[in-house]
Amino acid sequence: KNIKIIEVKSEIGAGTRGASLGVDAIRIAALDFMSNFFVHFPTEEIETENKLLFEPIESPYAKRIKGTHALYERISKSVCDTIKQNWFPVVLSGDHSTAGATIAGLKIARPKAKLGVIWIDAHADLHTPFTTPSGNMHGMPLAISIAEDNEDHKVHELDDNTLRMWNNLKNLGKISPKVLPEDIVFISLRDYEKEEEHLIKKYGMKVFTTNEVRRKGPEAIARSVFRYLSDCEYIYVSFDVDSLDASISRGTGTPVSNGLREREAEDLISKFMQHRKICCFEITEVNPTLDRENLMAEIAFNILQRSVNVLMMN
Ligand code: DIR
Ligand code: MN
Ligand code: MN
Ligand code: MN
Repeated sequence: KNIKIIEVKSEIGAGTRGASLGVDAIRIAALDFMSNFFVHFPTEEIETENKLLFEPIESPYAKRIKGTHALYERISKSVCDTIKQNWFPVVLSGDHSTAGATIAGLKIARPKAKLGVIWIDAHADLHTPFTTPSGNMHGMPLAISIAEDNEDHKVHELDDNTLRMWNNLKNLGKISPKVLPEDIVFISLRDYEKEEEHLIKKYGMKVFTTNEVRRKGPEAIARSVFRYLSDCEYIYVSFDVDSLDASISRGTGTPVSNGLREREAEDLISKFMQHRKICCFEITEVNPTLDRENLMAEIAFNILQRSVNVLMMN
């Protein structure tokens, strides 16, 4: 596969500052390892909306949603063009909110093909502005992708502008939903709110816990995942580094215990990358301002490098 790197140095969807530095921290990790990895690939950098961090919040239940929408248009276009030009997009992003735009770009490139998603994350990212506990958009990209409002569990009332922007996000590219709930697989999910749990139960969404990954091993898990997604024609892998255990993930905004070990994540992701249906890989939520040394970015880089090596052999 021919790899193209798409960099999204945005952090407007996170509640903790610093994730926009994650992409550069991964590049620094490569330099510290004396690796010339980044020399080999064409790279596109997406223009951010980080200036909004200095302005007052307009939508408390969907913070900086206007900026998020602007990013969604840019990122989805870049991902879509990359796919159409037969490149394999590797997306390095700051906060996870923009993964909904990656998904949109994949779907817009191939509107008739059924898309599967492997979501490696401590969190479900299935909140909506009606249910969010934080207002942070990085808790919402999968709800956007399945075009979910979760109105039966509504907690907040939205103003007209927020509602309109939310609907625009769900309908980006005039395809809605981009992916079906049954075509999403969660890996190492362990920190979610009851509104998200309601959706997971309602749709019977597939979850592999940290313990299952540990017990069955990467090969067996990958086999189960691809069997479960067997009617999907192409598959996207989204790797939120907070899927890793809190003991090694200080350098992310929301670390959670009972997560994956570095080796477990690396082995599992490289197994995923061997599959012919994999069409895009994203690494997200590295925040070097929270870290001691640059550990999180170094782990992310190791996983990136091994994944890309596997992709290039396929
Ligand atoms: C929580 C935390 N569910 C929220 N979400 C995080 O604010 O919506 N996602 N950290 O990555
Ligand atoms: Mn996430
Ligand atoms: Mn997360
Ligand atoms: Mn199915």
